[in-house]
Parts: sequence; C-alpha cells; structure tokens
Amino acid sequence: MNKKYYKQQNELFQLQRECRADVIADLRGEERVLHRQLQESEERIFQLRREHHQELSRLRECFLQLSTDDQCNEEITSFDDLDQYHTKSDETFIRLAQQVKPMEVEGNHIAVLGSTSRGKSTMINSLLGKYEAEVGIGEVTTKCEPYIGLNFVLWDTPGRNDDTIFNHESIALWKSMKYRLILIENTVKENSKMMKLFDQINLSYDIIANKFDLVKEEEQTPFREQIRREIKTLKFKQINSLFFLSAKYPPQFSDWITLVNYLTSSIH
Ligand SMILES: Nc1nc2c(ncn2[C@@H]2O[C@H](COP(=O)(O)OP(=O)(O)O)[C@@H](O)[C@H]2O)c(=O)[nH]1
Ligand SMILES: [Mg+2]
Repeated sequence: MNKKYYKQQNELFQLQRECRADVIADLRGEERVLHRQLQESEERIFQLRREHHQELSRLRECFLQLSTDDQCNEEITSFDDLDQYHTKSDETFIRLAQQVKPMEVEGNHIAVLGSTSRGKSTMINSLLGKYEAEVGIGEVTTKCEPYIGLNFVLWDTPGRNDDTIFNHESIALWKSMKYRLILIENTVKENSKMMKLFDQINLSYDIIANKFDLVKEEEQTPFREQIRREIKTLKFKQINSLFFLSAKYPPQFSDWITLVNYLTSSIH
C-alpha cells in the first residue's frame, strides 16, 4: 500500500515539476518578446530624438541665417526699402514653412480652420453627431484640439487669423492632415493669407461657405457667383472643392451630404 502511495506521490511531484517547467518556459518566451519590443521602442524613440535634434539644428541655422541677413540689411529709410524688407522676410518664411516636417499621426485627420465665429466648433459637433466642441461668441478655442470620430480625428483650431498661428507647430499639424477645411462666411478674403500659404507649400484645402442659411434665397445664387469670382481673381491654386452649407442646420442644403460623402469616401 505504502509503496503504491509513494509511487503515486512521486509521479505527482514529477508532473508538477514538468508543469512548472512549461509555465516557466512560456513566461521566459513572453519575457523575451517583451524585451525585444522594449528594445525596438527604445530604438524608435532614440531615432525620433535624433531626427528632432537634426530638425532643430537645421531650423536654428536657418534662423541664424535670417538674423545675419537682417543685420546685413541697409538701414530702412523709405517705404520702398520697407517693402523690399517685407518681401524678403515673406520669402524666408515660405522657405522655412516648406521645410517643416509633418507631425507624425496615425489615422485620418481633418483640420477645421477659419476665423473666429465662422462655425468651426458647430461644424465639428455636426460631423460628430454630438455636442463636444464648445460653441460661442468670440474666441472660445485657444489651442488646436482633437475630437475623435468613428474613423477620423477632427481638429478644432483657434480662429485668430494673425501671425500667432503661422508657426512651426501649426504648420507641422496642417501638413499631417488628410483634409484642411477652411470655413468662411462672407468672402474668401477672410482667410486668404492661410490659403496663399497653403498654395505656396503645396497643401490642398477645401473652402466651406458656412451659415448659408443666413443668406436670403434670392441672394444665394449671386453669393455663390461672388465666391467663385473671388477664387478665380485671387488665383488660389490648391482648392479641391467648394461647399455652401449650414453647419448649424445641416439638412437645409444638399452640400452637407456632398461634404460628408467627400470626406468619408477615402476614409476607411
Ligand atoms: N445661422 C447659423 N449660425 C451658425 C452656423 N454655424 C455656427 N453658427 C453660430 O455662429 C456662432 C459661432 O459658432 P462657433 O461654432 O463657436 O464658431 P467658431 O468660433 O468658428 O468655432 C455660434 O453662435 C453658432 O451658433 C450656421 O451654419 N448657421
Ligand atoms: Mg470654436
């Protein structure tokens, strides 16, 4: 009896040892995989840091070059001199903007751009189908803010149309977008500076004449013509499409559906 019992005990111990060895081998395997993944992530971070430093030094050099150019400038004593100075600094800005690398993002990103109160946040909420971006009077959005949709990320942007948004960070963000929607209300001139910049750095964009519900019915056709004429006269190059719609009351104009189809047709 005892002998049989000890034999069974032995077999049991043996089994336990084998099981433990299996579990340990599995854990070691997992540990090796995790270790490799960690190493890969560290290498990637290292690589990104190196690229970031290279980009910074390159921009620093451009900046130094720009300062030297400035110092070399002769004294500005006339409006002609001043014009020349502005042209030169505009050219340098475009050169720098061309060199900015897109931000690394995953998925489909859409920037909603335009001056304050053109309806950017309203548009984002209507596209998302829920109230997420704060709507209001005046400058409610002060920094670029992402809103996650089903297959896309919508970026609400500050409405300022001044130089504070024409910086390295904003340009990198705009470059990483799949679509750049520029909202206007009365004229494309509200945002012509941004459109010109996009033209110069080869970024396509779409123009959305929002709040079309506020345009009287008899004035809608002349208004459409006015906007088309402006686009032609100002010679914008990178415009893909033009929409006339109401972000607040989407069903009022068929361009809303056209826009949704346009945005979703290439988003999977
Ligand atoms: N009538 C009308 N009002 C709108 C439309 N889109 C936005 N608004 C209003 O315009 C104001 C500013 O909208 P908001 O989305 O905050 O503009 P943002 O500053 O560009 O983000 C709010 O009072 C909105 O209700 C629209 O299509 N039609
Ligand atoms: Mg807003």
